[in-house]
Amino acid sequence: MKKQLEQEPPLFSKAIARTPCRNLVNGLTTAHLGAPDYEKALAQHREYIRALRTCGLEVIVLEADDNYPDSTFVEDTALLTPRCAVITRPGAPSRRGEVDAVRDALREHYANIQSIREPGTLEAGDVMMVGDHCYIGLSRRTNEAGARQLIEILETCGMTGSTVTLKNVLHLKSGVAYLKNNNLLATGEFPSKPEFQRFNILKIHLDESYAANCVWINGSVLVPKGFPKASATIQEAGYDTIEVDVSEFQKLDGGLSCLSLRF
Ligand code: CIR
Repeated sequence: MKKQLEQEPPLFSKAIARTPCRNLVNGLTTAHLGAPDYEKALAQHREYIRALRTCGLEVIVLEADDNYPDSTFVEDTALLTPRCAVITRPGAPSRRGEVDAVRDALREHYANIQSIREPGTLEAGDVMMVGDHCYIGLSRRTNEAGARQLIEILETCGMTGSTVTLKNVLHLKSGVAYLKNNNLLATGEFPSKPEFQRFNILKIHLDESYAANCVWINGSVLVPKGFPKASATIQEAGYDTIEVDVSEFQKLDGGLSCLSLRF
């Protein structure tokens, strides 16, 4: 039985995405799923953009850049809050230069653009925003210095941040997604974390753990295709779901949220 959720006003009007480059096939990965098929990845990316538009977003699509195999995963390059934008300093050295094109694209949308600086590293896949608070995963990509800098920046914008330790996943949002209305999708090490007990936890089975990375957009939830138990859990919690096939990005540890910046 689908629950009746309170209607929240649309929070996002725009998104930034970046066309996958041919060099995508050389992207970083820990998955053992084989190399992505480039043409299929392009087609899936087009469908992903279509889904963002269905949710009412104007989508700004940045050009592909073969210098950066992972550059389609734009989420990691910036944290966009209603009050400021923060350009990250990716922990993966091969990804550092990705931020330049994103900073340029953000200039016309944000008056307040801050940056994470050396020795800090931070990838925004490690940052989950819940209202005015950001949970920051300390991971192989995000270090203490990066998290500390982000918390200081957030405080100058009237927001707060706190850190969460990770054990088994690439980024914090590989294992959790905030769906508004106090609902948190969580899998693996996250449902039992003390800092998340304030949420209504919608647990995702380990055999569908990839689907813990979903995206709430203006009342709908984008869900990766092929994870029926996760879809059912989200629908039962009262959300309309939109399935998107992102199998080629999964091969590079990329989830649905990584493919866009919403603001
Ligand atoms: C990487 O390892 O950096 C990319 N292949 C995947 C990044 C995924 N981003 C994310 O989860 N936010």
